[in-house]
Amino acid sequence: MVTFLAGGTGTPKLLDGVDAAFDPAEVTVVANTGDDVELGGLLVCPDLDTVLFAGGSILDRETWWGIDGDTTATHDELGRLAEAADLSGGPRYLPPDRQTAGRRIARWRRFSGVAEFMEIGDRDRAVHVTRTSLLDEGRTLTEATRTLADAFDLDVTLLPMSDDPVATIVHTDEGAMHFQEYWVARRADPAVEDVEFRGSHAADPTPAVRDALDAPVVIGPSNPVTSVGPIRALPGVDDALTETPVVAVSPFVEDEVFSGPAADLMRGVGLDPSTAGVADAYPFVDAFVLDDADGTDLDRPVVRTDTRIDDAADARRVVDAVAAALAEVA
Ligand code: FO1
Ligand code: CA
Repeated sequence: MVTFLAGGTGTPKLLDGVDAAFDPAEVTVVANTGDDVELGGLLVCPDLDTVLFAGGSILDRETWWGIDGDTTATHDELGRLAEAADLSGGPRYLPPDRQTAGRRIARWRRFSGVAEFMEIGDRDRAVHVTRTSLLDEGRTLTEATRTLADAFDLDVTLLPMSDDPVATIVHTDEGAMHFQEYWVARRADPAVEDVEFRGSHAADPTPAVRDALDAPVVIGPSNPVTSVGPIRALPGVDDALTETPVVAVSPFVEDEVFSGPAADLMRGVGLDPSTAGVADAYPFVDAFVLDDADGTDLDRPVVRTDTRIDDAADARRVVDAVAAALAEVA
């Protein structure tokens, strides 16, 4: 058994090659849910869905979110109606006292569906409607995710990190905002001052996640702050990672990041935006996979390969390096 911690695009890209060294039936993927938002009453779980759609071979691989070839008729009409209501122009948080359903609502991640600020495709929306309805019927997010994973024929086991709500809040020079507001609506423009995982102390990793963390763990080249940080913020997770063998793939080549907002976010929380900073952030990691061109001197075993992942062949090469690193420490 092996467990991958996933968020953003880095680990999903790595998972494209997982069968190079692992039997998918023995692979568990624990996905970050700190990015989740409730948009117009629908629970959107971007990091679960990237793994879901990649595993179902329908992911839009230009953007690494949403469904390939999806239409946006509903989203476009929502935009038109927002203008009619004079309500276009950015994310609108819902007032805390308005509950839309009986499920446990986290008010710091609730956005109005008027002026929907994330582009939700039509088929993508069907996933959010289904997930939300299953939660409203009393199922857990873990159960709803299993149903969706079956519907998309996933060959790995996909778990949300928690059934409880956690929200990644980015504190910036323009105030505190949800990660999706910072990333999608503001295009990572405000200066990051701190990052908070709101709700994490009252949240628990699920029993399935606790079990999965007994196996060796792989942290792909995901953003250490907003992709892996929320998972680590759950009670007991860092202790579990200390107890089990862990291999991490650096999302940097020295101080060059492959993609996304990792550098700004790491700087914002006081970490050096580099492979060295990732190693500092991950004291429980037993071995690292670094790029051939990354000469960072680390105090732990290192396996080097070309870590750029543009296609499945690249992913398989990096997965082979991960397996070699695990063999050294497991
Ligand atoms: N990212 C964007 O940059 N713009 C969008 O409009 C957008 C919509 C969206 C809808 C569903 C979904 O699951 C993800 C979506 N993303 C969008 C990606 C998302 O903001 C982030 O990249 C992830 O949260 C990072 O893991
Ligand atoms: Ca360890």
